[in-house]
Amino acid sequence: MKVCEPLEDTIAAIATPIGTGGIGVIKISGPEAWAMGRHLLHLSGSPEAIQSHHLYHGHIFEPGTDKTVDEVLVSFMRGPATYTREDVVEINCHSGLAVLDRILELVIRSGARLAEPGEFTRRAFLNGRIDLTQAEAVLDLVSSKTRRSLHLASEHLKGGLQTIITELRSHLLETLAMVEAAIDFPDEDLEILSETDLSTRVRQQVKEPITRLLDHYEDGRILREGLSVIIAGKPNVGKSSLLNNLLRSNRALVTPVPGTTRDVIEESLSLRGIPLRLVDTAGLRQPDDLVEKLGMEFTRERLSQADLVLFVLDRSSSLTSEDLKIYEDIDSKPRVVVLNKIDLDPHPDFGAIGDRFPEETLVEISALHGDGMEQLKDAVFHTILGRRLDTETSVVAPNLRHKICLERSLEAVNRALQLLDSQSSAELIALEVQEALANLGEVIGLTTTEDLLDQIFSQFCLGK
Ligand SMILES: Nc1nc2c(ncn2[C@@H]2O[C@H](COP(=O)(O)OP(=O)(O)OP(=O)(O)O)[C@@H](O)[C@H]2O)c(=O)[nH]1
Ligand SMILES: [Mg+2]
Repeated sequence: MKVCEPLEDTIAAIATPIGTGGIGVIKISGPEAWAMGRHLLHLSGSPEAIQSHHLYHGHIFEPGTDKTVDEVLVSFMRGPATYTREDVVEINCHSGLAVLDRILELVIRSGARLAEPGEFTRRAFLNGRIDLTQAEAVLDLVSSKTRRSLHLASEHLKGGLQTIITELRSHLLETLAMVEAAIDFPDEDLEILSETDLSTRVRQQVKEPITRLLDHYEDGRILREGLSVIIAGKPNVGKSSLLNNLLRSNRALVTPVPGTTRDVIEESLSLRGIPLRLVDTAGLRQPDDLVEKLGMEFTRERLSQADLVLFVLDRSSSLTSEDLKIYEDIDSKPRVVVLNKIDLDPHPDFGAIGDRFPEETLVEISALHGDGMEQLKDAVFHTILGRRLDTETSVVAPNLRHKICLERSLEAVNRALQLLDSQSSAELIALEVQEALANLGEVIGLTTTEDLLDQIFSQFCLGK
């Protein structure tokens, strides 16, 4: 691992969100953290020897005066039993911007350097307390918006992915040892490799688990980014009413005039713990004017990116060629057919609607009155999520960076297997196994570059 971080300096930052609140925390980490904390804090009561992992009450004063900056509680923690594995001091003060700023300034004046975003977590990684997948999980954890994405992040933080990768690596290391033995004893190399049935073992112990992990990438992507759900249909069928009902707010304009929505309206929503990006679109038909035409172009673009389409029909009026045209457009997408306005008398066209859409999940609702909304949520959940996310088991899911490393590793494993099966030279096999190992190592951060670390940690907020 390349370590060229200046770990010898002491860093500090405000660790809580900026704004008025109950308490604010300033975190200091590094060799001078205790000395700085001790210097700033005027302890209440008779000063005694500071003990690690204890909380002390006191005041911080303007230097050289008896003017109080704030009354504080300060925790002193000796490394390595800390977040960064370094000595850490946390100053709990009142959470006013001016107070936090002033205390941070005093800390900086006493010799600390302002921490970069994510630098505390970066130190935890560089000091070996967590691996790279856990560092990324910290980021996911603080940005989790739903119960499930939180669950995924905390599983990774516990080291779920790291454990799997470490196990895969140990199988590959065993394989490498055998291949190298074959190199050392060239006369018996083929025997060594075939006797141990190496190729079957690599398939079972390495190839299959990597493939399974990659299968879970999509689940992870949905949990992290949310699923894009587009409400589509011809004008006036009740798309915006449906959006408003799902959001429980009057987010989109609703009028009896066809062509009310012209822009794309996007809102986040948590459905049974799954984050959704819900998108209301302009109704699709022959456009009346340029604005409507542009709106429909947006709609088509968003439809092409959708993970799921809610295709809305107005059950109280005739089924038209416009409806059927949109249905053709979403042919390749997972979808739910929503029959809206069931509070009104059904139009005869909908008499045998099930026969017309035999393959589809049909849900009847009244977006205006809220009937059928629970059934609709069930249908959304099952149409795509139920099938893809087997709720509790797939909690270890790679992110995009992991996926790229895993794919490279799998390619090398496949090449190694081909060479093994065709009884090629052990040297060539060893090279491929090493390549597979290196790529797995990259997932957990055994091999990293400064650029990669910068890219990961720059996404963190200050003070994390
Ligand atoms: N009776 C009844 N009326 C509804 C229902 N849902 C929507 N409407 C009415 O249908 C009209 C159109 O609703 P919108 O939600 O604006 O329809 P839209 O599909 O977004 O229309 P555009 O934005 O023009 O494409 C409004 O007058 C709504 O009040 C329903 O379930 N029952
Ligand atoms: Mg609308």
